Amino acid sequence: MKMNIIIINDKGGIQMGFKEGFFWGGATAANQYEGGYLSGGKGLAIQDVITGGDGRNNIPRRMALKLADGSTKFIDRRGTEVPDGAVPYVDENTYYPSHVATDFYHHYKEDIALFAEMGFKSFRLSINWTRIFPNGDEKEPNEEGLKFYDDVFDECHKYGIEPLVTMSHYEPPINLVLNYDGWYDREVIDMFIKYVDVITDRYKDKVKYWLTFNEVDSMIRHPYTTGGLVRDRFEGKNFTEVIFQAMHHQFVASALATKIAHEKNPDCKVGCMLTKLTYYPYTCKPEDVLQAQQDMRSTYCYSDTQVFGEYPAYLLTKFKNEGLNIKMEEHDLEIMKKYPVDFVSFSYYSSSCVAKDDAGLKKTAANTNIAIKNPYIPSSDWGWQIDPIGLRVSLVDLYDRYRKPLFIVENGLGAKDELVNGTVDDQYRIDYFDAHFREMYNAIYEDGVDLMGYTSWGCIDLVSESTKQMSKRYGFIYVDADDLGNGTYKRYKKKSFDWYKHVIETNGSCLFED
Ligand code: BGP
Repeated sequence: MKMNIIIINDKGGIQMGFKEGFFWGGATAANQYEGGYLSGGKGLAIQDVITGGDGRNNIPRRMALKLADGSTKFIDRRGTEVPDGAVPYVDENTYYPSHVATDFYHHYKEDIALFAEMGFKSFRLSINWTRIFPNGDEKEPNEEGLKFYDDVFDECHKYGIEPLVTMSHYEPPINLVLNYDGWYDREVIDMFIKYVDVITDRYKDKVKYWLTFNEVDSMIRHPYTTGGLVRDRFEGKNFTEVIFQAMHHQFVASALATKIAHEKNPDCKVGCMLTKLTYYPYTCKPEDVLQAQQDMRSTYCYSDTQVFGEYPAYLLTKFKNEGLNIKMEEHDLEIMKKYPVDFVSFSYYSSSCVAKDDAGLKKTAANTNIAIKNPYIPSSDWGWQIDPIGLRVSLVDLYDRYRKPLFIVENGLGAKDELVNGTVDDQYRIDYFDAHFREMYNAIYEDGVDLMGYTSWGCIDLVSESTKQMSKRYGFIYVDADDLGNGTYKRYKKKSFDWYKHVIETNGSCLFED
């Protein structure tokens, strides 16, 4: 890895820009972007049975299932009550956002050409597990699925774009939820490892940067999406124990995936990926400070484990104090210790305030979270608090803690955009990025953080994970599709498109021009 160095320019000042080879780019995930939900032999993933909504819970997003007696039922999308014998069901009169999403499946050449026009150095995408193993437990992979990603990676390399690939971004096959117990089931490790073996072998010359599990810490907040865990299938068990057991399986799987990827290509780099929930104490009361520290640990415990290759003492203490009995096989801890990740990647959207006693305090939405409102910072249309300095705080915290290269693989502003005369005047998005990029710069040049790159979330409009809306838009590229999939799916450049292009071509130094 290259180190960040301060370069004195010929005018004797400090060079304003990011290090050479900085991975500027954009990020997506198959289930929110790809579409083609049954094309090319693909199977149903857990998101493919989740229905759409109009956002803000006006129409709840639900999961459609066919029950053992042949009747159909829509249940809570977090999968809290899936009866035995239920099978996934796709109702033809219902809208499922993942089915078409942004239709990258049919637009990949056009989209990658647009990314190249912006000058992307890196493009983050996930491989949809169900394209390779439609049900997760087949003996042989699906060649058509493998071929699709071959074409996508070739297209990226045509323009010198380095793919950054997430192995699992909320896309386990639904079969693993209904006929196994999701990630609680130890057998799922073997199925995942088989999938990893296939993809890291097939793409060893095309993919150099891998992420194992997207927002690995999120299982505690949404066990269905991240772990394929359905609460009522664990009746009589402590569900927190179930979650940490499933987490243990993901830790072992992540370490084995790192091992395999390195064996296939010794030059490749494998990262963990966490939700950077940056907590501030709401007041300077020691109780609030302690609360913030404890809440921080509740996300750090995952990256601590993946970076240091062992469970931190505070997590083992939690297991002991809460009587959580996590079953580990003989070599699990050895495997985790032997194959830690090479770099640390994370998503960052906002910071959150916390207090020991939050009764009566105003709350707001955060990424998969509810936070106390911070009176000093603004919020997005969806209530997520906008805090560029929080990004610097996050970078410094992570680098001080791990001393591993960092990669910001998600950040951005979900906003309501208006297409007028074939473009969107999204100055608000430019302002958001501008402020965040300056703080990245400060973290590199003032705090010595080793930052590898930055891929903005949803560089082209895609389906929101939390609300399933298309109208929560993050992209530099507008896609003409609404929350129910109506539209031409035509792509339009927003104002931010040219702005980001200029940032990349000047490697960030334009941010400092008058
Ligand atoms: C992260 C997920 C992404 C993405 C992003 C934005 O938690 O990794 O999949 O969706 O958040 O969230 P949303 O789509 O809910 O606005």
